[in-house]
Amino acid sequence: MTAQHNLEQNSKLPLIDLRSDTVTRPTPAMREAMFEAEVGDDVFGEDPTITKLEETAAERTGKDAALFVSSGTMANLVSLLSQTRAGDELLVGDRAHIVRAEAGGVSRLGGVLATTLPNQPDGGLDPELIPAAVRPDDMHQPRTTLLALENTHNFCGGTVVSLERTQEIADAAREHGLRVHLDGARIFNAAAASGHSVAELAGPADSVAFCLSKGLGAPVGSLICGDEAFIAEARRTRKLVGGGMRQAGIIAAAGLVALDQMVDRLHDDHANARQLARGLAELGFNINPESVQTNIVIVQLDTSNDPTPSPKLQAQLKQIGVLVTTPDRAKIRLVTHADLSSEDCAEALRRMAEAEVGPAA
Ligand code: TLP
Repeated sequence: MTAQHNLEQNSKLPLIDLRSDTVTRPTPAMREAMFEAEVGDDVFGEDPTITKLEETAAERTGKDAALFVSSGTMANLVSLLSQTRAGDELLVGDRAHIVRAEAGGVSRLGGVLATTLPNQPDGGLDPELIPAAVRPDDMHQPRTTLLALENTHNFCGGTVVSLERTQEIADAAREHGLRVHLDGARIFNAAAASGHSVAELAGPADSVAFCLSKGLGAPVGSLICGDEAFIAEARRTRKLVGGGMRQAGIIAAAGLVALDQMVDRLHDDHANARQLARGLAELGFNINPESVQTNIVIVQLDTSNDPTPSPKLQAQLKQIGVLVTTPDRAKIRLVTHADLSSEDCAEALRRMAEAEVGPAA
């Protein structure tokens, strides 16, 4: 039986969705909390469920205050716009989600020049590159006012930027008068993997954004956290970009359940990602399972015969009911999450072995 034949035969298999941890459905407890949620008009500051979520988020991140927004992209955008003026310069990693996957919002909507520094393999930046990257006070040049970090680092493979590293980078930035924003969309994963608390990891940053709708499994929502003055400004910026929501306690309620019930289980997602990586290595893919730290597995494909192999592999995997994404045309990404068990991961690997989907497929 040819591999191609297997692919066709198996096309009705139940889907194993490894595209992202954003695909999770709300849990029964979340749906119940949403049904019961007390709500009010949050633009008037009258939604008790949102207020409770914001207080909880501030507490978890060790900041004074927090603001509920609709998405991770809006959390970053509002945070960046609230700490810059048009014409300022942002320093950010070249593989940052802010640069690669947010439609250039900080430049288009904020008029901010984003200058990239090379992301190191751990997802951090080299602190030694920061002094030279900060521009002198010169009327010809933009003002370098903000630096952004990401933890875990998505496109570096879900890597954890250590607390020491984060502190070093933030110290170098602050020494030159910059503020520091942390895109902590998956900071709860970073905390689970590092043993540090979210508050510790967010400590070096002035502003931190995190998502409820990724590993934590809520249907919608992100939080921005920082000091009172920053959050007041962010509230104004959120209004500017149309993000002021009314009876949004209905979604915030799911977020509270996420923070209460979905944090401790992140270790399972990390173990499942390791299991996938081990299986992929056994199938001949070029991946070191030890390099997988959280719930994201990025596999660099062999480009010796085909410079852009990932769309083809993605299509082959889809044929056997395994969904993945392609961060670029030579990589595939698999993400584990609350709606996938260890058995599902084993099943994905089993289907790949049976259909002979491998690095040279
Ligand atoms: N990332 C998504 C895609 O956009 C790639 C994913 O599937 O991983 N910061 C980081 C580090 C992110 O990974 C994401 C989402 C965001 C911000 C934006 O969050 P949303 O999608 O809620 O706007």
